[in-house]
Amino acid sequence: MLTNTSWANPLDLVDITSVLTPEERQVRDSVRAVCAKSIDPYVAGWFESGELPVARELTRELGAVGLLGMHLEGYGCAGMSAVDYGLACLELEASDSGIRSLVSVQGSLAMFAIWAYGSEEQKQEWLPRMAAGEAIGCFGLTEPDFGSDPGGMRTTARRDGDDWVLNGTKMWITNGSIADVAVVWAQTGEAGGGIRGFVVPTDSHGFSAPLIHHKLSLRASITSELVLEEVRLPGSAILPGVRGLKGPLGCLSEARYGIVWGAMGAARSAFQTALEYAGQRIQFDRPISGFQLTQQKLAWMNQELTNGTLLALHLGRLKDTKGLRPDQVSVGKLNNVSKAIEICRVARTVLGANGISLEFPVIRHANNLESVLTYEGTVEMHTLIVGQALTGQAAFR
Ligand code: TGC
Ligand code: FAD
Repeated sequence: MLTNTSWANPLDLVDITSVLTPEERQVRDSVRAVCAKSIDPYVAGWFESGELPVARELTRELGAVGLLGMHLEGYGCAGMSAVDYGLACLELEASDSGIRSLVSVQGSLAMFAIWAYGSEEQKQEWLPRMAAGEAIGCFGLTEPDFGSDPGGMRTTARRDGDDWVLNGTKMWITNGSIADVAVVWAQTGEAGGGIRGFVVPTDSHGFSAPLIHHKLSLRASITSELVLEEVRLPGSAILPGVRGLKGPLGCLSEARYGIVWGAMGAARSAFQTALEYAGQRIQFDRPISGFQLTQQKLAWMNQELTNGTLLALHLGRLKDTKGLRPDQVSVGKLNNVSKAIEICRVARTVLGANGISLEFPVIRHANNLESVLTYEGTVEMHTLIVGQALTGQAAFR
């Protein structure tokens, strides 16, 4: 049976909403409402000034509505599904990738590391406050000389009596300068998995987190160096539940999954802006949406947005039932971030000169996605992860 197309929703032509449960729609709509009230009116200004002046208040607000560590169980976390979490990431990133980053790093990286690998004492100490947005976390894996290849990290943790003493530098760390706690990965030299995670209160003596300036991407996000100079921690600061690189990489799988969805949020915002603009912009005596070349752009954007959202939903359903392998997450991150940035670039052309203005969200999303394309594994790393899954051969080295 064919139905009347006059009811078509241009932002959801194939009616993906119809396969969401009422609860999932409620999550989506309530996150959308928070974004509309507390982020959308201000985010272009934050991006322009390169600051997130309300980081603490916003984190508390996002915590109060259950968005921080929302897919984790217990310790004050909301215990929602992977699809719920994905829908939240999509809505947050439709506002700005930097705000989704704040939530990803808090919930999927810092909180997840403590939740999955921490001692009961660490969980009790940090997770309820982090879920409420009272404490902010960051995740230090990347170093100045080791980004794609974190296994080579130079940050060290040495035993001194019962204590651990950390030395090293982490680079490009989201939330670093405002964090209350840093999950820091360091080489211990121990046999059988020398890389270990440490829960580092940021008021520890010898810890500092200078802000990184001059970014032209993810400007509504705090990005920092972490400097650790003889940071002395009690023996209980180590994450007891994991050894080796699979510890941080396990956290990355969680955050990458959120990005699979989030990227489609930035793309949706760009597409929606282009669609509305094309309907109103008159050239040659008619709306530019009436020209075939514009329609080709709109149809292509819609097609990739639809494909990417369905891929995210499929991976979400799989995560909620069977679980996901890392290469499946890579398929999603690789496709959706690459397509999202292309969608933003095409949308920008539809806006003509207005496409380069912060009055519209499109160039902001495109610039942000340059970071998203690189962090949580570059395009090249995810291509190689997929290549390894297809061929059985690792081509990283
Ligand atoms: P490799 O030998 O392949 O693996 C070492 C061990 O880890 C296991 N493993 C994973 N476990 C869980 N999840 C994953 N995604 C995993 N990938 C691998 C693996 O099975 C092995 O376990 P075991 O038991 O045998 O020891 O390690 P490799 O050194 O060859 O590296 C592989 C490679 C290149 C894929 C990995 O290093 C990589 O993913 N590099 C990219 C680094 C990266 O993504 N950094 C992100 C930093 S955090 C960030 O960007 C935050 S952005 C802010 C925001 O999210 O908003
Ligand atoms: P490199 O690893 O030096 O790569 C440079 C280029 O070489 C890339 O194109 C890469 O794909 C390519 N390349 C490298 N190796 C190969 C290979 N074997 N084959 C083919 N090509 C290769 N990190 C954290 O730990 N925590 C955070 O919170 C965090 N937040 C971030 C926020 C922002 C805004 C940004 C931009 C980055 C953030 N990062 C964070 C760091 C991010 O994860 C790294 O930038 C990323 O992993 C890439 O590392 P790199 O920049 O050192 O690039």
